[in-house]
Amino acid sequence: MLSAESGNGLRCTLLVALWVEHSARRAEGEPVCYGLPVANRVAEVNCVGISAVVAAYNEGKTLADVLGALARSPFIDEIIVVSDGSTDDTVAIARSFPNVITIALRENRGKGYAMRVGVDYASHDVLFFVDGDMLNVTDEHIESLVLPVVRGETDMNIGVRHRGPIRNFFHLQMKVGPVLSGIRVMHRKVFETVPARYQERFKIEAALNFFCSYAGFRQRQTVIYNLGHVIKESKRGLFDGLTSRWDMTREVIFLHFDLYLFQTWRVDEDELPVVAEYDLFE
Ligand SMILES: Nc1nc2c(ncn2[C@@H]2O[C@H](COP(=O)(O)OP(=O)(O)OP(=O)(O)O)[C@@H](O)[C@H]2O)c(=O)[nH]1
Ligand SMILES: [Mg+2]
Repeated sequence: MLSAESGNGLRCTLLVALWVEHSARRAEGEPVCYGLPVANRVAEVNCVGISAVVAAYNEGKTLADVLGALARSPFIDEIIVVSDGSTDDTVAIARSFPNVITIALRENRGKGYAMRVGVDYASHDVLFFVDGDMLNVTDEHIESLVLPVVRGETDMNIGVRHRGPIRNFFHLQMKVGPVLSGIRVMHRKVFETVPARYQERFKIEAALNFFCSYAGFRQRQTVIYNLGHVIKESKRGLFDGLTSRWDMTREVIFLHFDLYLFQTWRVDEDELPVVAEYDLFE
């Protein structure tokens, strides 16, 4: 039996341990359960309506995993997959999910354009973007990204994969790499801040980060734990993977010069290319 004194001591120690654990999780952005029943939070999100948009180019190996997670989630109301010219079974996999809207474009026009087409077809105001090559997307991930936007705490919430406290700190402070992450939630008005010519290929995420702030909207990052993804070098083989990684990196580096130094977006006005149904579908 514990004496009253040692019982109190134990309770205090437990409380302190819980508090330390809670603070550490909050500091790293891990979602903390505040004891609200999950049904309340689902109802809160369902009042708004969320469209998930998945740009997928030859993601046959992982797409079913992502779509399964989205389809099971009570937070997601609509799922749109946009493939443009995939040569594997990406489109067939998307079509095998009964409630998924599959858009199969004829020609490959890059990730940003695919996202843009998905947004055009999305019915809801809140957009949940996720890459088709992510593994182990859970409801907890979805909820931790969606709730701050739905609750009006931010206008765009970027999911940053957990890489350990030190790397997280540098990534989040330096705002490179992971803050260009493809898993993120935003209001439609944030997506629309990006001029048409930056809604292309791999420019889109860096452009979203830039124009979101430029337009006066708020953004934040949330660290996501236990989220996996398949890198290009595994998907395409070492040579092709490294080549496309270099293409992507070069595009993003040039984009940063444009956005922050040359600022061509200040002078050139361009129009959104027309997304015509007859032109797009396979
Ligand atoms: N529809 C479409 N989706 C694309 C295209 N390029 C990339 N994507 C998708 O965009 C997501 C991210 O592309 P990745 O090539 O994995 O780029 P990344 O995640 O920044 O790079 P990794 O570190 O290699 O994973 C994946 O779901 C791709 O399938 C494209 O041309 N069209
Ligand atoms: Mg990827």
